[in-house]
Amino acid sequence: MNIEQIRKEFPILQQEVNGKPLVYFDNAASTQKPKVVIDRVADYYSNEHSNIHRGVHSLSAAATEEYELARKAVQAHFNAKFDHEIVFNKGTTDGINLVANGFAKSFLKEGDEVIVSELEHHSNIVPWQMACEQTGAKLKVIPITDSGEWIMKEFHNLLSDRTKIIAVNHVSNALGTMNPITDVIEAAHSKGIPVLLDGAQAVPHMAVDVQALDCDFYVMSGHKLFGPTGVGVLYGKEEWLNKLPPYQGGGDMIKTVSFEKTTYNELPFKFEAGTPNIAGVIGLKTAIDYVNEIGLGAISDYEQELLEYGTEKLSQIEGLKIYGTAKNKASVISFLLDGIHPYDAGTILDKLGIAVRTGHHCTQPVMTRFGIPGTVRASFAFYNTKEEIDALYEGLLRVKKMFS
Ligand code: C6P
Repeated sequence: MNIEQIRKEFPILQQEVNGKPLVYFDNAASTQKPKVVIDRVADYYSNEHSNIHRGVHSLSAAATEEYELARKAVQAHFNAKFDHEIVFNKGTTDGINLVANGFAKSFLKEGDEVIVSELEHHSNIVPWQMACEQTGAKLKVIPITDSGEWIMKEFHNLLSDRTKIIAVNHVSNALGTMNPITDVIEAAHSKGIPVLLDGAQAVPHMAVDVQALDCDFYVMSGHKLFGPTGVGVLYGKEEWLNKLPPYQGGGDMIKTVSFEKTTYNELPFKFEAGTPNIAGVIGLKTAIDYVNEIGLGAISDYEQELLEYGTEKLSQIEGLKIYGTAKNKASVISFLLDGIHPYDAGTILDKLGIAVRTGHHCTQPVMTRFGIPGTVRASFAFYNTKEEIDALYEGLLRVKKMFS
């Protein structure tokens, strides 16, 4: 990979922040956009915009075609069996809410159980808590070890005839742990239990094949995959999407409407009520094409190199403790400097042009598990460099000095 060339393709990376070259290490929160994606969205609005699935006129037909081509591109990217198993939505949070809502309406009842893990983002906890509140079902939690890995023995103990769905993340946003999802899916399916995977933090770092995984649902956000904000994907196996009730009512999701009875549209339109984020979907296709041109294999190898280098470098700093030391990790380093609040460290790093995320990362149970208020999190993408990691290292030495 020619990182120097790749960096030139991201306009935002050329800028200075606080008089220093931007070092963008907040990729787990949202990734930056290559110019091809920005241009594609601008071009769509400049030349192709119209509403979709509605008009007989040429612009509407062309926009519809581009939108549906994007669905086929997403289907191919995740190797889904059918393009109607791809539902476009606002993102990971939206996708989980759709499934949790459908389960609350159609499948959960008092005494049933939903399994999540201690590593989950709030997006994969709260919708299930709400579903449990509505139905009397119970939330069960897979605990984690000190290294930030699921305790699989406990997971197996939690599985029972009462379990109606397991909803877990593929990769942890707070600690970077790559979770043993194939073991979970295998054990779940041996008891006929469906599995939802939160892929928000997996899709930027690795190729995902939903048929090989055999997961029942997979959710992701476009903005973490170098695409636009406000667009995401819910993959669901055809049989499950057919069984789930519609999430929202409105235009496009219906076949016929009368005051006596409304009939719903077929998949995937049953779950796409209202005018969707057409530009976002089209921009997401361009982002996927862009990433595939570089190759997720090459991206993964390079990011692992950055992770190794960063882990070794930051570990040299006295008083720095890394949270999340799993054997299999994505390029995320969460840490604390002894006696220094993460917000203070983050604020000083920002003055040096270094963008990191500080706080609980929307995973308060993880912070509670470790008895800490939050962490400083540096998350790397393929456009980051070892020189930038050196800048972070120097920056942290500055932080330490200021607080000594
Ligand atoms: N995590 C982070 O800084 P949305 O907001 O819907 O695009 O994604 C929610 C979400 C769900 N699951 C995981 C594992 C996530 O990491 C996120 C988003 C960002 O870690 C913003 S809180």
